This record gives sequence, C-alpha cells and structure tokens, in this order.
Amino acid sequence: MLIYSNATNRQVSEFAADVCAGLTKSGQRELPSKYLYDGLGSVLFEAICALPEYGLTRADARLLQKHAAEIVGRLPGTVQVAELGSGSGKKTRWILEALSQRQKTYYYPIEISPSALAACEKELGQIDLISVVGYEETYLEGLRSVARNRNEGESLLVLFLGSTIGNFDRDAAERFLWEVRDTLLQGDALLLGTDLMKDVDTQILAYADPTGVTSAFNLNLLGRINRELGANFDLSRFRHEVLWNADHRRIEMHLRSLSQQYVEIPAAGFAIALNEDETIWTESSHKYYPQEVVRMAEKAGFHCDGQWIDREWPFAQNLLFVQ
Ligand code: AVI
Repeated sequence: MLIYSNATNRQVSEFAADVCAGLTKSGQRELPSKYLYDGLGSVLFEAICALPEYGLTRADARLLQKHAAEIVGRLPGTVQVAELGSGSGKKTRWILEALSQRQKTYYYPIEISPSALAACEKELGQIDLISVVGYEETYLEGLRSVARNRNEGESLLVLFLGSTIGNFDRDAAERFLWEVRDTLLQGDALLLGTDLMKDVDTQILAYADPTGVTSAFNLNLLGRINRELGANFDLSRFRHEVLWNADHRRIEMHLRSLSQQYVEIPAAGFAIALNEDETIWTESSHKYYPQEVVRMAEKAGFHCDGQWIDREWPFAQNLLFVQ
C-alpha cells in the first residue's frame, strides 16, 4: 500500500505538551482520548469491539452489511472513498464491495496509527477493483490532502463510522462537521455512524466490562506515558471508572488514584502530586437521539438523505449530503 506520511518528532512533542496541559489543569485533570490508541491501545480497542457487552461495533457493521447497496445507490457518478480513522477497516468492506460492483474505486484510509493503516490494507487490499492509498495524518489534514488530489468530476464519500464523533464534546462535534463540510463540494457525502441513547445500565456495562478489557485500554494510556515520556506511573495504583453523565448524555471514563502519589514525567518536563480518590478524565462518549443527529448535520451545512437504525443495539448510520 502507498502511504503518505507527515509523521515527525512533532508528534512526540505535541503528546508531551498535551499531557502536560491536561494533567496540570486546575480542577478536573484530563488526558485527550485520542492518545488511547498507540499500538497496544489499538489492539485492546479491537478486543473491546468483540466484547459481548459492547454492542456498538456489531450494530455499526450490521447496518452496513444490510444497507450498503442502498447507501451506495444514492451516491451520484464516480465515487472515491475517504475514511476518517479507518481502524482495521473491517466494516468498510461492505461499502467497498458494493461500490466495486459498479466502478474502480480508490479508498483513502486516514489514520495517525501506522499499525492500523497496515491492518486496514491487509483487510481491504484484496478486494477487486479497489486500490488502497493510506494517509498517515490527522483527520482534517488527511481529508484536505485527499480533496486536493481528486480528479475533476469525481465525488467523495467520507466515512466516519463507529460513533467516533461521540468522543468529541457536542460543540466540538458540530465544529468538526463544519470543517469536514468545508473540504467537500456539492454532490459529496458523509456517512456518519452515531451511537444512540439506550438504557443506562446497558451503556455503563459496555464500558465497564467484567472481563476487564476496557480497564486495560484505559490504564494503557498511563503505560503509554511511561513508555514514551519516561514517566513513572504505577498502574496498580489506579482504577478504571465509568460513569453516566445525564446532563451531557455521555459515558465518561476516568482513572481514579487509589492513594496519594507523586508522578514524574521527565520528557514533558513536569511532575504532579495526585490526591487519593482524585480522577483523571480520559474519554467521553456522547449518545444521541436520531433527530438530534439530523439537526446537528443541518447546522453544519449538510442535509440528511437517509438514516438507518439498528433495533438490537440502538445505533444510526446517517447519510449526509453537502447542502
Ligand atoms: C471509538 N469510540 C467510539 C469508542 C467509544 O465507544 O466511545 C471508544 C471506546 N472507549 C471505550 N470503549 C470504547
């Protein structure tokens, strides 16, 4: 697979700066959830997707398997596909196979993790009439590169699956959709996967699985800071915690400090003293009502052409066209 990479040491210093900003913040300390996905974190996330308690990925895939032909049938002309945060690319197969029935297609996965790009190529590189060209960049940088290099008359289908949009705060999600819209042209589309509201116990269990995979995924963030920034977090002195924030309709993941402790992070040039019971907030996962997604899309300059909902695990695929 051809991979365009912009990765530099800049990424290490950005990581150090973000860790420093989040952990020294007054009030609630936090770490950006995008850093959960190093090599080990990506493997753990794949394991989460297989957990019986985490129905989100299976619902996403079921909808794509069932409706890919109809979704692709709604796209005009010759279509190229870009995916934001491709992960392993498994669910994308249904869309690419449906498209390959009618045309040769370029597929551009955009991912900052080189191991995820490689897994994606392995999964999807063998489909007839599909060429995979990976972009090792952030979502918007990658999407701008893809949009710049497209041929006259081709339209773009952007995939943003798995409810990754839910990991943004609601305002940031709307701004992000605006920026995506800004890189697109009339006739282009965004297929957006969104996890929907469901009963609170089911939601909590999906992130507090009894097997402990999500706990390992969360704790690995501290392990990553140890490995990459030379820190001395003792992972056994933290506990994975999950709570439902009803005001914001989101699951929050935290790491609770089990004792008073002092942690040094040399490559980021600082140290912190954590109190017993203090938490570090590591991720939010917002849940939506179907109509809310339609409204959010409209505010960002799209119109919703179709919405498909899984009844087993409430989740929606939303096909949005540039307005
Ligand atoms: C990637 N993202 C949509 C997942 C979610 O459900 O928010 C990440 C995740 N965190 C814990 N489990 C899964």
